[in-house]
Amino acid sequence: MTYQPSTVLITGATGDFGKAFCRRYEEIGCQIIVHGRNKAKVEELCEELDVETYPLVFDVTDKQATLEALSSIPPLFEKIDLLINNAGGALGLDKAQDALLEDWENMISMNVTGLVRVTNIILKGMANRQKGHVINIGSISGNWPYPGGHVYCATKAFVKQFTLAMRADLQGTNIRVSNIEPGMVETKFSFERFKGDKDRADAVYANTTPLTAEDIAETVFWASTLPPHVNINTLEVMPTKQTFAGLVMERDE
Ligand code: 8X3
Repeated sequence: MTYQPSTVLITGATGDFGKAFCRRYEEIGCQIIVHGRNKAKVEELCEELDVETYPLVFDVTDKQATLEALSSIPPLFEKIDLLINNAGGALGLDKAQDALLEDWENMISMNVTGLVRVTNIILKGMANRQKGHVINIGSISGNWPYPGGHVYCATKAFVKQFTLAMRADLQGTNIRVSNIEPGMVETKFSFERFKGDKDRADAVYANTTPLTAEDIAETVFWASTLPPHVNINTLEVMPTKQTFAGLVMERDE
C-alpha cells in the first residue's frame, strides 16, 4: 500500500459487498460515510465500525433524497477522496420476452441513474480539490452477455463505458476512475435477483467455489491504494471455476 484514502463514501454499504468494503477500509483507519436505504442497518453498521463514520440514509432511485442527503454531509467528512459506487443489483433472470418492465426500470434506476447522480455530485468536489478516486462496481455481465441478463448486463455495460469516458474527461485532474467487474460472488445478490427464493439462490452457488465479498473488497482496496500515478481502468475478476460458455448455434431439425 503506497496511497491511503482518508474519507471513503460507500454506497450500498449495508449489503455483503458494502460491509466487506467497510471492514477493509476500517483496517487502515479511514473515515467512512456509510450509505444505505435502511436507517437501522446503516446506524448498526456505523456502531460496529471502529473508525469515524457518518450515516447517510437515502434511496439512490430518489433524486430529491439523493441531492438532499449528499448536500448534508458535514465539513469533517466532505473531502471525500474515494467514492465506491456499489449500490445496485439484479432483478429477475427470465428471458427478455418474459421479463417484467418494472424490473427493467428498477435496475436502470439503481444501477445507472442512481450511480450517475451520486457520481455527478461527488465528482465536483473531487475536481475542485484535484484529488479523488471513483470506483464503480461493474460486473463481468457488462462484458459477457448471458441468457436472462438483458437489462442487468446492459446497465453494467453502461457503468463500464461511463467509467472509461469519465477517465477521458478527468485528464489533468489527478482523479482516478476504475471499474471493478466481479463474476460470481456468493452474496445475497442471487437471493435478491430471485426475489427471496432461497433454494434458487442457493443453487447458483452449489457445489462450486464462488468468489467471496472479501475477495472483491481486497481487489477494490488494492486498486485504491496503488501509488497515485497508477490508474486501474477496468479489472475483471472471476472465480477460478467460472469461465466462458461460448456461443450458441441454433440448429434446424
Ligand atoms: C454479478 C455477476 O455473472 O451473476 O454481477 O452477472 S453475474
